[in-house]
Amino acid sequence: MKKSNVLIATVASSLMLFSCGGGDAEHKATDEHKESTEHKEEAVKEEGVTLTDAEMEEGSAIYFNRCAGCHGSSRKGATGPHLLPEAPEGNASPGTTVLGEAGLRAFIENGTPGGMPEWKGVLSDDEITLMTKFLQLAPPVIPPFGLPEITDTWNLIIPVADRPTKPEHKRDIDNYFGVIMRDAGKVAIIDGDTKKELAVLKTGFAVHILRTSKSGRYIYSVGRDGKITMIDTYYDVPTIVAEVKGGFDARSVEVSKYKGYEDKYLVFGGYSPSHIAIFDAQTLEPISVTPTAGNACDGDKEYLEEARVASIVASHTDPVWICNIKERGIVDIVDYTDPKNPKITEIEAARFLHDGGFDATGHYFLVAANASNKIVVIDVPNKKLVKIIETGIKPHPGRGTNIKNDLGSLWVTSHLGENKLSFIKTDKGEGQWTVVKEVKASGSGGGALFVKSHPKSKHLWVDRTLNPDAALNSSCDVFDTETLELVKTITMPEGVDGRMVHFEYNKAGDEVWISVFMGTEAAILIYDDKTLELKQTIQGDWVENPTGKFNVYNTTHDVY
Ligand code: DHE
Repeated sequence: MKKSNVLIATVASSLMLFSCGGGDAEHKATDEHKESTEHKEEAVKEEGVTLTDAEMEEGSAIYFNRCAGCHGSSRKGATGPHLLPEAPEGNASPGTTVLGEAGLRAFIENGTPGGMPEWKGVLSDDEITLMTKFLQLAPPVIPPFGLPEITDTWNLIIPVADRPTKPEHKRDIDNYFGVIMRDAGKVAIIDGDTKKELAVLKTGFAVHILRTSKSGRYIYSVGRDGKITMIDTYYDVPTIVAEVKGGFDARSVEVSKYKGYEDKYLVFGGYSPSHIAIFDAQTLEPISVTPTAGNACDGDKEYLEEARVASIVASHTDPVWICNIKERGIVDIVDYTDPKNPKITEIEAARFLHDGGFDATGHYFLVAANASNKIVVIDVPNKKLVKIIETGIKPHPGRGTNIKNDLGSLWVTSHLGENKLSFIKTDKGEGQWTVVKEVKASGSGGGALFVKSHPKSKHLWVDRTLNPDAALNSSCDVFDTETLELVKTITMPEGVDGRMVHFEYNKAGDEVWISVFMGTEAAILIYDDKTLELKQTIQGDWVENPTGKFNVYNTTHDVY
């Protein structure tokens, strides 16, 4: 066995190098990101590996779009291991110069069983070669992006006084869907009743999630370029009324939902720089920025500069947001009553925090600590850690989902690293905050990203988006919520090609919308939740690699 192959085998089994960001998004970088990756000439001449400035910039762009989500903007590692030329002290993962070009190529081309997708066929051979060099050089330096820089990007397109005072139409805004067209950098607003697209709006590069204001009037998007876009649904044609850039890279945004603070403040979670930024939710005027760097929750409690803000949810019971600080394994409860000086209660949890949602009462928040295979439970009104529960390899719940059966009220998570659905009992009584049931989906391997049910439904849906088996990643499974038996595997209909990802119910809870992306024939599929038959396929030039879908009523009220 060659030296590099031995290394790959060792590292793959012990670390399960993991990267995603999935898909075939063009790896074009934003101008802003190019600015963020200014580097020093000496950084590009190490260990005999050299890159020109232009190649370094291209490598940075590919890294930012494909790898940073899991390996960290500064390449220090998160869900995936570090990708630094030399291993930091005490880190078991070897430096990239030890893996060398051949070792890195093998990982990039083939992915790993732990959930890192295979990039061969997505990245060109030249791009893969470039990345094997880029990763052996020191990471580029990220410049500051604080309140003054954020304020410079603020664009109030339509002031509040010039907006309609009531809807200009008779449609049911509560049943609007915001659908992300990731690669196009657009968000489509679709009327859930007629299934017609009302607007396809240019929002920013690779939008990640959407959130709605408490009134349901405004839809906010946040993209991998850190841009927040505010859409007003009172217009006959939904219209962008404000935009601002909260950082270079981000995944989450949320709005104040507590009584008296409806539609008042907006919070942005920065991946790069790592900070929590607060804005006026009516105008997107920046109010404050709080860096999230600090000590890790465990071990020797090392100080971490890169402390990215992962999921954020807004409490309905208190004037707080719950912000999850990925690398530190800290849950921040952010009190927004004084948004200029937000009071933050830090709760030590587990690493690395990623995605999560509320239990059925809205009193508890459950979040995946994916690198430690755990789900963390937080009592929100009391700002306390309740329990850390071992579930399986790399839990990935999205916001999770809530169902009820003989076992009690259950919050469900899927897993990226293994074929397992875990059901955690959330109501009082024996077994509360334990996994009371585990179920396997079809086939083998993990790759599940999202689960979804609805209070009015008897079905639980699970995708297998990142499973390498095309038969699995192009289908999804539906379980009976009472028996937890598999009822049906939904396969790809004719004329549609790609991977199924993410579910959303309509307001009535009788339809499920699924995205098909990463293929040749993108679509939004709409299924009857009772019969499990396909009701409608939405396709068209404007349907470009759809990902997340957010029904206004369900998003506003945290129905999942
Ligand atoms: Fe996501 C949610 C981060 C890859 C689609 N994703 C989230 C959240 C975080 C996150 C922190 C929770 C937001 C919240 O609730 O406040 N996602 C990341 C990454 O860091 C990662 C792993 C790599 C990256 O570079 O982005 C990543 N995510 C993906 C994808 O590849 C997906 C499938 C398509 C895409 O956008 O590139 C994807 N993520 C989503 C979706 C949600 C999400 C649809 C919202 C789920 C929900 O129902 O709330």
